[in-house]
Order: sequence, then structure tokens, then C-alpha cells
Amino acid sequence: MTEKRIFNIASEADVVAGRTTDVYFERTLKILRARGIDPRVTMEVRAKELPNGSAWAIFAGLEEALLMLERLNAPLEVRSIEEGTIFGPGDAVFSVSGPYRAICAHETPLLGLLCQASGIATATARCRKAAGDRTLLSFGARRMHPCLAPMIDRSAWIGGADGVSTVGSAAALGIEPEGTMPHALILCLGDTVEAAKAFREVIGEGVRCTALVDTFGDEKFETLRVARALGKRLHAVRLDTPSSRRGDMAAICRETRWELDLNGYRHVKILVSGGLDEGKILALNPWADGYGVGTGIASAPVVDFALDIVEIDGKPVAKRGKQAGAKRLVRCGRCLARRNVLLRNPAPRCACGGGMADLQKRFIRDGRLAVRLPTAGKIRERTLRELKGVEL
Ligand code: PCP
Repeated sequence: MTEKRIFNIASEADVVAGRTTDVYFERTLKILRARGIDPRVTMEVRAKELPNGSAWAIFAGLEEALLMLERLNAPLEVRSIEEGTIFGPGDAVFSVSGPYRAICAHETPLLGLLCQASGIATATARCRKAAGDRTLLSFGARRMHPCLAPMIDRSAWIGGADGVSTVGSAAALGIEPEGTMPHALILCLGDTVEAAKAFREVIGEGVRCTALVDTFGDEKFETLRVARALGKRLHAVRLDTPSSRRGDMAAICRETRWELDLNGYRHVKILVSGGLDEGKILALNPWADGYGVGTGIASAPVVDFALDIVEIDGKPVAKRGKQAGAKRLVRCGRCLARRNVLLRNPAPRCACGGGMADLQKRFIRDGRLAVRLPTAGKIRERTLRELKGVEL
């Protein structure tokens, strides 16, 4: 007997079958079928502007989009920039060509896959830029529907996070899950030091111990107590000071750092969590060694992509406000300037004199994946390379 469904989610089969489409696409299909119309179209994904008016974003969600489109068993062609690539407002990042009726009902899920993952990867990448080489951990699964945890953590990982906290997502990414200890453990053991000692004893030396120091008493004094108790076996302390006591978090970190160094615990690092974003990270950098970000990553604003017809039966045509004609995105190898150029035109020279190369490549040919998809680790490396070329 099948178990009663408990979550309000769509299954993969639902999505592939078009059950997460907007009804106006279903009606469009009905009308086109009734009229026997099915033009060959090229549809293009672009974002007019980016979250918080930022100048750049990280492209993500492509893997799921490609695997969904391949499941449609339709004669589609897909060109796209790679996941982990920096793009800007108006850049033609992705295009799909084929019979419109084969694509129509999947515009909704296609955009959903690209919009949310790119939003999360971008927010993570901005925190990454802000944190520099300090540790950045994605703690956001608890802020979103649990069925999305693998997507959220994958997007945070390829956005440049150093680790993710959920066990399933980490396994899927082939990495160790990262985490510290919850207030609940300290409350159950009744003391910060007892909890840290128990962690050391039970979890073993293979996992670094980051003690949480804001449950009962002052962060500075709790930190010293734990440092004295564990010495070199203490990797870090986590400060997750409740907002009612948070006051000047930078000052709390500075004081804690001072006390640690004064008492010979220079090796103990300071990790901060709770309500963090790129701005707060920049303010804490002088004293913090790492960050746990939840809401700021998991519920990041989406990238507002649109999917628009730009060619019908080989003729350039687009709605008002859009540029007609199938395009590709090229980038200058010297100044990294990007430009949309018509697919049929050669890549121009950049105004700086540099050569411009295609950022897009063909991922699906005749409905089948045409390339081996990179691992999330490889995509993350691309993101970290690309981030060197941009500023916050
Ligand atoms: C939170 C929990 C999350 C962190 C902070 C992210 O602490 O550890 O991972 O929070 P954010 O969404 O504000 O960025 P608590 O809620 O105190 O939970 P716990 O005691 O389990 O650490």
C-alpha cells in the first residue's frame, strides 16, 4: 500500500509531465494544436536586472534544466553558458531551439530551476567575496522546504561555500558535512564546557570541535572556559549571540579574540552565525575567522530570468522590449567585457582590442545531452576563478 503523501511537493514525474506549468501554457498548447500550428522557435533566457541591482551574478541550475529537457524526448537544441559563470543584466545566458509545442509547458519549471539556483549561488558568491579566504558555511537548509535542501546546498557549494551542513546534500556532493553544535546540546548537558568535552569524547578527533559559547553566559568568559578545558583540541568557538543581546557583534568578537590571544589560545578560531549577509560579514572580518550563513543564502532573492521567443522558423522576432534574433554571449579575454552577438555573426574584437570568445556551448543536440556534465566541485572551481574578475 503506497504511503500517504506528507509533503506538498511535485515529483520529478509531475514536473516532466508538465504538471507544474502555468495554466496559460496549457491553454496555449490547446489553441496551437487546434490550429495545427507548431513553429520552430529559438527561446532565450536573460535577466533584465539582478538582485539588489548588483552588476553580476553566478549562473546555476543548468544541470537540472538540461536533464529535464532531455527527458522530454523532443528534437531540442540547447546552448548555454556553464554553471559557475559570471553574467550580467541583459546577457543571453541560455537558449533552447525546437518545436514550440515541445517547450511550451516547461517554460515554468525551466525558469524556476535557473532563477532560484542562480539566486542562491549568487548570494553565496557575494558572501564568498566578502569573507575573502575566511571559512564560509551554508547553514540554510532549515530556512526552506526540506525537499529543496539538496538544490540549496548544491547551489551554495558551487557559489563558493566551503561546506554545507546537511548530511544528504554533502553526500550527494561527495564532501563531508560541516557543522558545529546546537544550543540544544548545551541545554541538554547543562553546561558549555561539558558539551564541548562530550563532543570531543564521543565524536572523535577526526571532526574539528567548534564549541557554541552563547547559550548561558558571556561569550568571552565561556570561550575562555572551553579553551582552558580543551586547549589544542578546541578548533574554534561559534558566536550565535541572540539578537536581544547582540548589540555590537564586532565588539564582542574583538573582545573574545583579545582574550583568547592574551591567554595563549591564538589557535582558537572565531566562527559567527545568525542573521549574516555580505554587509555584516565585511564588518566582522577584522576579528572573525569564519561564518555560518542560513537565511542570507537559502532564501536569497531569485534571479528574475525571463524566457523569450527571439526567432520563429529562422526569422528574428521578439516582443517589445526584447532583442530579436538567436544570440550567443561572448567575453573579452583581456577586459572580461561581455556582449550578446547574433549567433550567425563572428565574434567581434572588443573595444579594448582584446579578442572575444564564446561563453556559450551546445549542451543538447537533437534532444540528447551532447556533453559530459561537470561535477559540482568542478563548477565551484570555475566560480572561484570567475570571482577573481569582479568586485562586490
Ligand atoms: C542558527 C543555526 C543556523 C544559523 C544560526 C543560521 O542558530 O545554527 O544554522 O542562521 P541564519 O538563518 O540567521 O543565518 P540557532 O537558531 O540558534 O540554532 P542552533 O541552536 O541549532 O544553532
